[in-house]
Amino acid sequence: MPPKAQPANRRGFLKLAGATALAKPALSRGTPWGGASPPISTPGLPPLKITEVRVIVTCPGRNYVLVKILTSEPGLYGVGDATLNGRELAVATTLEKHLAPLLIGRDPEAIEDTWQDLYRGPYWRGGPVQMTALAGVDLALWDIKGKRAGMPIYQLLGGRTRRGALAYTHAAGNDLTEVEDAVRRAMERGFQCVRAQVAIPGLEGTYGTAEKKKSEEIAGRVPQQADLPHTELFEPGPYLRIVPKLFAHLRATLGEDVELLHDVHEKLGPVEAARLAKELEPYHLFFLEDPLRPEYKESFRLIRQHSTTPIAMGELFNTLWDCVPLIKEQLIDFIRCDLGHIGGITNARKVAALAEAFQVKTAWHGPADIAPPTHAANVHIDISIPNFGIQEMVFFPEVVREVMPGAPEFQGGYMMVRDTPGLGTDLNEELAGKYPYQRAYLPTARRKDGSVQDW
Ligand code: KDG
Ligand code: MG
Repeated sequence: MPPKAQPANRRGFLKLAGATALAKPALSRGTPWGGASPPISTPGLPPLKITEVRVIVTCPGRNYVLVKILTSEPGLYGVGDATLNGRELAVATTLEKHLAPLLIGRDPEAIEDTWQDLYRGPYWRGGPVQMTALAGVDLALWDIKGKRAGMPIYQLLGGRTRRGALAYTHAAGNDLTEVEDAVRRAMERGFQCVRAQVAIPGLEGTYGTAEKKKSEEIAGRVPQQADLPHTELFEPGPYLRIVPKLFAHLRATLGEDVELLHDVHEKLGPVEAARLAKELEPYHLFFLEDPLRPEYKESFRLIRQHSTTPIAMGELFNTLWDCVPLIKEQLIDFIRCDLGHIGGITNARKVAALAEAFQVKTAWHGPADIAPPTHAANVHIDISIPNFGIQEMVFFPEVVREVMPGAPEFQGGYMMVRDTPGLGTDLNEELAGKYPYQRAYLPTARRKDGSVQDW
């Protein structure tokens, strides 16, 4: 089927009609199939080819990058999410200029082969931009495979291991009572697990607390600042003093019947993180998230030596190999990669299997700055693996649900995916076109003396 014509003036769309199909293998001898050709598709089904790759950048409140892959079977397409907060156009360009030409003519069913080729092919592999682009392609291909098989993705991954994915939301506030109120609201809504963040006295706009109003409504939403980044202040001393007070307050007022979590957001040094984990021990956290920056994996040993507070890590990881040191030494209890930044389902299921061997559970990243296809992929994996731990979730605003229908739904403390074939999510391209990209950055942070601090 010839690719459909595209509106020429629509920013963010790419037409690839006539793009070169896969290069012919250089070898033509030495194998029964006559060369180093990619694997063949399912015998008995008509051969399938990728005919078009569309990259859609849309901003229904915040920026999202979507990849729509069309096939030679009329009406059969997949939609993946390739959103990288603050660097959306770098991913869109990678997809449009570098990956799309390699996909045209390829068999969409050969997901692992395509993944390997796109990951290892460029020689300069990895990094968040390339891995997010790869995730977008990966999710679209799994969506196609599920639709072709007539099955939801969790069935293709081995079938259900559980009814739903235990979910956590966020509670934030300017002081201890505000956070307590936010946790109570989340519990009334059905959450058994709540992440709690409090503003640091004397410092403006602590991570996770800037949008304090109805914080559980916007779980994971970090403020995207229009035009240029806004700078927050951070000091480890006041932070390390207020956080144990927060959890002492929450346990004193709420008791033990709610699971509590906290995100350090990679802001601390090794001994500071160890001190925090140790001081939080009496409050029995479900986990303490991302205590150190991803570069300092060996420093997790210090945390372990001093505390039994469960540790989660991984939203900034990009490869399976980033996860290996922490998992194989059991320095963490939860691996919480972002499927959108680690190459999609194909890589995440390997991370989950690696973790299973070391009694580490999953807690995939689920903020508002990744789109519904990634949230759906999270839950498809959650409900089909044995070592699922917990799922971070968001309530998307109505406009996002109109542009990208089918996001997983929250029911009584759990996330549920649709039982429809594929991911269960879709894209309304016409509506997406009405919300053009708007330049936006994540905030940055500095210390009081003016020096740069990790945000
Ligand atoms: O874009 C950055 C966000 O995804 C991140 O700050 C959210 O840490 C986060 C979380 O745990 O949801
Ligand atoms: Mg986090």
